[in-house]
Amino acid sequence: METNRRDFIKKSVGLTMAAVATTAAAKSLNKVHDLLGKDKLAQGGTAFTLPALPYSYDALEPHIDKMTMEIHHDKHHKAYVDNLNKALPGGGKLEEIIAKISTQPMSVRNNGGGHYNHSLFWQLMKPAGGGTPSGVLLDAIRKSFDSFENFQKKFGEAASTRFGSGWAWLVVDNSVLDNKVLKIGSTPNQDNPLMDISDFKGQPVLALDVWEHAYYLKNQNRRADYINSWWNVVNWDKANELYTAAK
Ligand code: MN3
Repeated sequence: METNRRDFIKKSVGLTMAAVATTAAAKSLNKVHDLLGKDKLAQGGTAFTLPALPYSYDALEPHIDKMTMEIHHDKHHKAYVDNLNKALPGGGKLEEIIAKISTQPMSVRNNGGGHYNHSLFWQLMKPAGGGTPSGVLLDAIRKSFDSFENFQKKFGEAASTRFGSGWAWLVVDNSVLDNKVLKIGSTPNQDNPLMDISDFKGQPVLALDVWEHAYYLKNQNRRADYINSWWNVVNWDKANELYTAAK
């Protein structure tokens, strides 16, 4: 039963995948980088679009498998984008919308958060990633958590103890005025630390999706295995960029 279901998913996803991956990925690579650069998701007045992955679907193997990446990006993330466009047909500047999410209906909170979080998440992974960060981010991690190992332990705890679906975060703590102190936390569903309604606030440096759809095909219910695998694909260069850019 399970095998048949997986075959079905594989076939239905596989048909469109090859063509999409080769053309769209190369074409919009620069656009994806721009997306989380200076202007982030601030393109107003047009429909929201699904950014291509900045690497191939199998690039994170063996740590994160190809089929999970295909379904996660092409089905889950796409659905957030499509539903956000239905909720906000005029488009908008996503970061501004998220900052005042309390004024929006639940559909915008869920799908706008989903679009923002996943756009960030793809960027924060890369093939042959992992290891330790360098430069200012490593200094900041040691200052905030004593050691990189202690930081990993605490981040893993935040990710594994988030009940149900949600995200674990490393953020710059905006409530501390000096020295860009880091803190770790989690948010439920597709909420994020930039939302005015969030109990956990800050500027994202690292994000980990702990929804079951992010790991169930490969790890089934074993979220801890997924978290351990994910450390091998963390894009510390991007995290360093986000930390440096945070005010
Ligand atoms: Mn997800």
